[in-house]
Amino acid sequence: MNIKKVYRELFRIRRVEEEIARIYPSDKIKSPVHLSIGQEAVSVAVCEALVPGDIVFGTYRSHALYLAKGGDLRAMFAEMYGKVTGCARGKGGSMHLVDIPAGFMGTSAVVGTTIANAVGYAYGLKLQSKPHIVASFFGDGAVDEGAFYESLNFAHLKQVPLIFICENNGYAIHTPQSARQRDVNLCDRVGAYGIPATRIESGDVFEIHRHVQEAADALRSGQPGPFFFECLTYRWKEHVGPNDDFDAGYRSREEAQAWMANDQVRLAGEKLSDPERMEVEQNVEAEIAAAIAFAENSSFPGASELTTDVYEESEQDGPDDFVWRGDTGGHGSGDGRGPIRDAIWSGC
Ligand SMILES: Cc1ncc(C[n+]2csc(CCOP(=O)(O)OP(=O)(O)O)c2C)c(N)n1
Ligand SMILES: [Mg+2]
Repeated sequence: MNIKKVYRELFRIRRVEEEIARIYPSDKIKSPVHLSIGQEAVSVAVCEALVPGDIVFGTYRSHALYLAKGGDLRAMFAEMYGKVTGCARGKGGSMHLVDIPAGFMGTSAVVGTTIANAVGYAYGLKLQSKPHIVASFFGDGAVDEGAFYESLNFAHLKQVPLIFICENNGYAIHTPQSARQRDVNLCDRVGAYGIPATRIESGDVFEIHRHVQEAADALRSGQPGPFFFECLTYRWKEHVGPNDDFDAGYRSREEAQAWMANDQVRLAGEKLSDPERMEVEQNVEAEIAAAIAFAENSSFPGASELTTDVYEESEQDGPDDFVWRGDTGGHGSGDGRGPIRDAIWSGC
């Protein structure tokens, strides 16, 4: 990996999230925010092993993944501001980032759901003999969901070109892994499905990258998937919101200190000369300032957008002719349904 590029990616994500935390009390950001500060290395390491055309699926805590995969920064800030220029036209917020051209598929607030989506996508790629691979990101809390195990089974059955990435930050909201699982050894469990499973404890961006690159190369050379990696990491901020929560009673600052001493952003920066580092930082700061200005200067969606992109499109969308699609019955055009339902019916 190119150290300057890695530092740029890590520093950029860190600074974007610090800016989100700074702006948040102003209430300009119209969305809950689940910050990844402290967890940046996993997304950067994995995305450095991906190529354009590869796909990632993430969770509501996906600012880092969105940026590492090449998601549009201006559209991300605008989305959080609820502006029409946002990546989901201001209707999704931080938990529903999306950038299809970048290969960053829509994220979800519902724990575990995008794992199955990722497996389905990877199966589709395989059926179509596409050369690309999928990375499915989720937290240690998602491992408590049935969807995770169904997905493991199906992914192994169909040998899909997919890499599971469990970002294990030790907590599901305030509940530690040991209070949720008698046996916290995830790799043993995943290994029982016959899936190669590796636990990476260091949090080191280069070590994570090495492992994932090997798996990505194997998949690209036609070896059967999937692969599973458990990457230990640590969330520095509260579960949701911009604040510290070391006085909330469920974890201590001492616990965090080892991870903070292992801060991958700082450590990567120390590998560069001062002028190199400053050049990276100045460029990133300018880009972030421009993205925030873009969000601030963009408009909110108009009233006519209230009913668009919500269920299905209608040729007559707008507040006065809103039709609750589920109540209309029948099929065909001319009754406010719109092209998607018409296409489904004609397909039937
Ligand atoms: C199906 C489902 N169950 C419960 C919740 C409530 N919930 C929101 S976040 C969360 C914790 C998930 O923890 P983890 O997967 O480890 O991700 P992290 O927040 O640590 O990144 C829970 C249980 C939810 N959103 N969806
Ligand atoms: Mg967690």
